Amino acid sequence: MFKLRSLLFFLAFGSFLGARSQQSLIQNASSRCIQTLNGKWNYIVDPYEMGYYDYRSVPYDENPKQTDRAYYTNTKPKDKSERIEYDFDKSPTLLVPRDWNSQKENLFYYEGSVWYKKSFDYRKAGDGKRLFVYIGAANYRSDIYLNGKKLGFHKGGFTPFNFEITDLVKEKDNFLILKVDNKRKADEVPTLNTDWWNYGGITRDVQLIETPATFIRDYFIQLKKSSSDNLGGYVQLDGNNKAGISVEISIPALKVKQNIVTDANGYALIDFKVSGIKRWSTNDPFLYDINLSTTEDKTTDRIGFRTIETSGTDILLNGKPLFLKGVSIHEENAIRGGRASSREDALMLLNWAKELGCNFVRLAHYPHNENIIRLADEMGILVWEENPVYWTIQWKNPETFATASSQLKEVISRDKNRAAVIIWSMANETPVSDERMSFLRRLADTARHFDNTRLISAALEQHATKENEMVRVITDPFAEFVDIVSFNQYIGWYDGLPDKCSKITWKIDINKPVIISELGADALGGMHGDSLTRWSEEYQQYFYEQNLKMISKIPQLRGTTPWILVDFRSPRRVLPGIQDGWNRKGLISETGNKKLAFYTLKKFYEQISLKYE
Ligand code: GCB
Repeated sequence: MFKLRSLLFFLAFGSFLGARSQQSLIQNASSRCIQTLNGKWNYIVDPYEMGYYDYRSVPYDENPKQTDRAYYTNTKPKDKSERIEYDFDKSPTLLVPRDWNSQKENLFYYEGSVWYKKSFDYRKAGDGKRLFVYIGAANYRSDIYLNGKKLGFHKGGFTPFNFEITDLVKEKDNFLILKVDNKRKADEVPTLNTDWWNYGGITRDVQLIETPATFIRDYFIQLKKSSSDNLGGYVQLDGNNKAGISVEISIPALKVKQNIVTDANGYALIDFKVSGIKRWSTNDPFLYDINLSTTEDKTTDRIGFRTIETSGTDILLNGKPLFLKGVSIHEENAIRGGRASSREDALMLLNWAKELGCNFVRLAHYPHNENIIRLADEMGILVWEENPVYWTIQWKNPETFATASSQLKEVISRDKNRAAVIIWSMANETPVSDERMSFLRRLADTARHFDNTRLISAALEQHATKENEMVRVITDPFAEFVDIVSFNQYIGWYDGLPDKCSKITWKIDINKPVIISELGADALGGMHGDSLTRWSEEYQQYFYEQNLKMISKIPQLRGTTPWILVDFRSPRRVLPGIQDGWNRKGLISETGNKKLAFYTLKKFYEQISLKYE
């Protein structure tokens, strides 16, 4: 983390070098929110992008003569003769935060552009104050405009972005417009093909953030790697008066008050010892109140301190070996329908995980909302976060790499102070090739540069040897570059019947901890049969029994995140009467009923607990 200094410039301004044009993220945004822009937004569905391109397909954005036909100008007819062919104020509304698919029946399968508009008034708290708009996430590409002026655009459906609007905002009748486009594209991240629903829209909170002229834009405070008493990290100020400023860091419960002074770039290193730190753990997820202040600004957070490392084949939390009793989760509230985003959604999912006996969740296959991360911090549930590099990305395309790496940097920037987060996962089930190796290695280097306190992994694949179908190995060269070797396997579902598990031998010749990041079988909740009847709860249960026995024989096994906690929507799953648009590998059905296999996994975790605690 201490090589960060030279990288801060890149973090703050690097986004301008590529095609992206958002500004560096404000840390702990919700604590600075002065006004929420959640609620009803007017929307216009625009499949032909009439509001964006002229009839020669030139974006109005790039046309020096802005035209009233561009929807972001929100133009009204000046008189009865004027022809304006859209009207936000007469258009219907969508709720934010929420995907559009689960709100309007006619948008259920929609993939394309939707324009959103929200009006607001704003009263400045005093001279010199600055104002930002912070958007938790919008899938996939957003073009953002305030009062008819473009602020920039953002790509990536699962990470936040913010823009300063100090010079554009008025006291009355501001209009913020987002064009959100969820079209899947071959060169994007994720790419065309995924096994989940491509929910579109502004899916997370939108907030107005007010700050002093020079403010604490970012900070990183964690225990240094392997240290039980040395805090490390940095503070970054933003504003004209950021050089040579004293920043006080206080932790009242530890009677800590430390002052550090910023350099010419507004950056100050944190590196000091504190005695008596109570460490965050799964049994006692203790969070400290932390205050950061300058003469101009003050911000507070709740941060836990713990170490996470590997040693040989062990994963050590605060120096103690641990088994990651996990489950994979998609960001979906199946019961209500649509993307999960609120604290209540997170509570439902994490309470189920707790009931299953989990101390760990794999938040697949993209960064989830901040509410679930914060709640995991409070509940003592460890978290695997994942970049949406899924299946077959365009490995050779530099723009694709830039998009993958900016999403990774954004999630690290947002969640680097959360003790619960222990693993950054680079990718899921990506096919081995030289280009892909170079892509993933550069991503892993990026993650390590920005945060050297956490572990790196990726969900890899396993293979049979040429000689023997029953002998399974990990030959992926990326295994050399991760801290934890994780892989997905479906022996007994896509690969034979569950009895096959007893014939498999694992030959994993790697001295690192192993996590089985996926195993699973579909069962329609409430469908019963014998253990050979596909889609029945009994098949799924038998699959779990055989699989858990099989993976227990892997000596390096230190965790598993079976696929998946709850049934989730996927357009790839079309079998009538069984799937009906749902991936049925949930241990819990889409109506919230626990399937038999839920209890099989719960029992397995109870036995593990006896061994590890
Ligand atoms: C996988 C993928 C996951 C799918 C799952 C399945 O290997 O990683 O995204 O949903 O299999 O159900 O086939």
